[in-house]
Amino acid sequence: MTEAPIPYPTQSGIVLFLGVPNAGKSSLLNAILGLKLAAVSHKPNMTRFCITGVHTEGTTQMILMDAPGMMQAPQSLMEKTIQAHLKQTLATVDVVVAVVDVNTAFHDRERQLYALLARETKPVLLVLNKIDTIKKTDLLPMLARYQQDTPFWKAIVPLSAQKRQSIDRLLSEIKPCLPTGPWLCGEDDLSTLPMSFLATEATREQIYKHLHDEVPYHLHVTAESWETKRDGSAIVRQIIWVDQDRYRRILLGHKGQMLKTIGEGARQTLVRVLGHPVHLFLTVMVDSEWTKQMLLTPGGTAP
Ligand SMILES: Nc1nc2c(ncn2[C@@H]2O[C@H](COP(=O)(O)OP(=O)(O)OP(=O)(O)O)[C@@H](O)[C@H]2O)c(=O)[nH]1
Ligand SMILES: [Mg+2]
Repeated sequence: MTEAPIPYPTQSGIVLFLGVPNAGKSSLLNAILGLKLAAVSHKPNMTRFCITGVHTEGTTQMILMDAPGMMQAPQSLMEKTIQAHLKQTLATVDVVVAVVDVNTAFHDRERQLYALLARETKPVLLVLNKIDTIKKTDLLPMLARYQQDTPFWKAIVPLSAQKRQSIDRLLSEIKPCLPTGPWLCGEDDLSTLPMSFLATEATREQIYKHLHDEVPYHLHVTAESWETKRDGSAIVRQIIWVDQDRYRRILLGHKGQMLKTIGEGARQTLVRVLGHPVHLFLTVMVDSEWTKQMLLTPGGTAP
């Protein structure tokens, strides 16, 4: 007589947040983690690489992947490479969470996303984000439309990433979709990415925040060094790469004031995430080939 196998005591899996630019994927990752790990901006295409966050609770561990926004028609080499990576990533995850802004839920771009996910064999959940921006009465007909037009969702969760509403409901819907098995990361891990890379995202977020539209698309931030002092503080050096000298001048600002403001904002984010003092030193360098360097070294090591 064979004994029934004892069920594995833990669950662990990879969850991908997929959606069009600006849907709130990075905000959702931060809301689940309860801290600001991924850079957020009102400008689309903030996220360029998949940012991971590790959420461990009870016997369950989720590796959450915040993906770059899906583009209908990627133009540049950088955009095409990012979108190709995204398709590869989709094939490797356990659960997909489509993140959709309720205000654009049935636009063409979103419909394209639903068509892609309709063919998916793994569990697919739908997050209707930014419910704080619409009336409750507008939500019900929307849910009915989804159930009729796209009946493949494992669950539909309306929430607000920014206001951190209904985040627990989403986690409880994801949990049963995860495979049983040993945890993929340590219990206290925050991310599968090095902190030196995540720190470059904090700098990029501040650049998006303080500068006008065209500049952020012409730059890349790399980690140069990270030194931990005996007193627990960190000395962090980063390089901001731009492809033309005029962008370097914009970044520096009058008497270097803009760079100081950007550095101070990023430093504050890092202090909140790390919980210890940080000294951040930023240098701006001009290199017209930085896009190629970035694509060769995703993750942000200095070219
Ligand atoms: N009102 C409201 N705004 C939100 C909510 N979630 C995100 N936002 C805002 O929407 C904008 C885009 O948020 P992100 O989290 O950067 O969006 P994303 O999907 O990661 O965007 P990309 O990285 O460009 O693909 C930011 O201005 C956020 O503050 C929400 O629940 N309510
Ligand atoms: Mg993002």
